[in-house]
Amino acid sequence: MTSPRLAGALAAAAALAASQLTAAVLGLRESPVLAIAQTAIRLTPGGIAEPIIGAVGTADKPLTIVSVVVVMVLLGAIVGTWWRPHPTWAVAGVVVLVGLATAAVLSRPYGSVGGVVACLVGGAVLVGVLALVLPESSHDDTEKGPAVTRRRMLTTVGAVVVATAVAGTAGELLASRRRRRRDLDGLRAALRLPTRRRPTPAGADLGVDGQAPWRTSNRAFYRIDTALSPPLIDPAGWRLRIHGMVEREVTITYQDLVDRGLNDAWVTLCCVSNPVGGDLISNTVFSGVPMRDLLDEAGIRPGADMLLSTSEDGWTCGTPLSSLTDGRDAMLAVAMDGVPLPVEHGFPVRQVVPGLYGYVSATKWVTDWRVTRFDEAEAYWTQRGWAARGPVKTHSRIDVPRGRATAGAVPVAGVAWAQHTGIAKVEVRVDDGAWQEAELGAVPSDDTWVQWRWEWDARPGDHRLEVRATDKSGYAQTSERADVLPDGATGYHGVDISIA
Ligand SMILES: Nc1nc2c(c(=O)[nH]1)N[C@H]1C(S)=C(S)[C@@H](COP(=O)(O)O)O[C@H]1N2
Ligand SMILES: [Mo]
Repeated sequence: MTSPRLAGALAAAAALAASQLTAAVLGLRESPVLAIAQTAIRLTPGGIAEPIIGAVGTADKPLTIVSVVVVMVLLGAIVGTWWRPHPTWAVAGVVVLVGLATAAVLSRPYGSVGGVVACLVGGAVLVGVLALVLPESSHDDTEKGPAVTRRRMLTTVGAVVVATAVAGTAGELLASRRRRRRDLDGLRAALRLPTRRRPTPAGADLGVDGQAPWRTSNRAFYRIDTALSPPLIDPAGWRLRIHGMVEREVTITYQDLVDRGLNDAWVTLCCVSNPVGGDLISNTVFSGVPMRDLLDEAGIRPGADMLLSTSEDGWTCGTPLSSLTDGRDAMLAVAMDGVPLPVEHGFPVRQVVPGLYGYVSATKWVTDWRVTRFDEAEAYWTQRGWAARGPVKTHSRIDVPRGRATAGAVPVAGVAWAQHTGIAKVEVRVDDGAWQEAELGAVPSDDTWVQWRWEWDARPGDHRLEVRATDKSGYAQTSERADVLPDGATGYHGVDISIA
């Protein structure tokens, strides 16, 4: 006897594999599993998404997909237990599962008939495997004895397992997405942009062992977005449409952008979800075209105060027009650290605006600009409880020492940031003692973080180190703890150190 629960789980796995395979054969942009996972992400409230991202970081993406598969297999197990005693429930369960999957597929920006077909194939395989593994009546039970039945059952189950594995593997091999990704990687590597890799500004990197490098490599640059698989966009087909409260609609191509000539700017990008002491912040040089030039060409109509930007995969972002037109290096960037944007960081074109958290400024894979008003439009994270406006909060972090050190001269070092305002001073204190001023690294502008260093004459025992920054507006960081939701964390970063 096969356990109905096991049979149902197996049938669900086979159904998922079959839908993957169908998606691959049809060359779909997204399989049903991916569409369901994306829909789950979209429907998750910010207050729940945030702690998850905080706890698992970039592993949120594979975790979401694995969760969807696990939930589907569990639901399949439930349907399996209904199959014999309650066939109507079981069929209704399958219809609901296929219906939900179809709804998820159709709610995506690239929902298609092919996606619906993949869902239906999955449903058919689910029913087919259940019927195969859990036949309604077993004459064999009485005629040939349980041993033969068991052998036949094992063969059937084995066949389904193999078929599932084959379908799944074939799906992977056929995945047109992988091919497209390879093609795009090749195309990107061959792109020649009128920019080059800049040297790190002299004196910016203090080079203390364990301190975050002043310049972040593209590989180490933090990554945050809602895309389970990044959009794959051929620059030749990329367009930015500017519309809404403008004098004239404008459409820009990639070549238009590059032909304008590229400006370089060092900018530190920071996520609003960065907790006190966190590392969702990175610094590099971006190359692009001022956003203001494009807005000027379209002509902003009076009364507009927001740019609502949308990415190819439907994520939205609301940026105050004032911070795009006040002369700061707000740009449509095509390069990062001297090379075309990495696919995960927005290839071929993204926004970068110094002084604003990423969720209100840094749209990757951007394809649409609508000039509008804050009282008329709400962007993705604002709909989920985050503030409509997100200026970066002045902050500082201790990178070293961590944990333990030996008595004597101990270098204490880290980074501090107040993008577009600038850092005036960084101070450290030990065990609630007096604040001691740290040495600062040199910076090319107020738009980047600053490295700091302070030498501590450490005595044996347990100590607590804390840091605070004062920005060039005269504001000193508050000790008051605030959560990252709704508009960024506050509070001093402190570390506990044991001195031997
Ligand atoms: N298309 C798109 N752009 C996006 C996001 C997103 O989810 N989708 N996330 C934003 C957020 S919250 C941040 S912090 C930055 C992070 O940019 P990075 O991944 O290049 O570091 O991208 C922004 N741009
Ligand atoms: Mo973010």
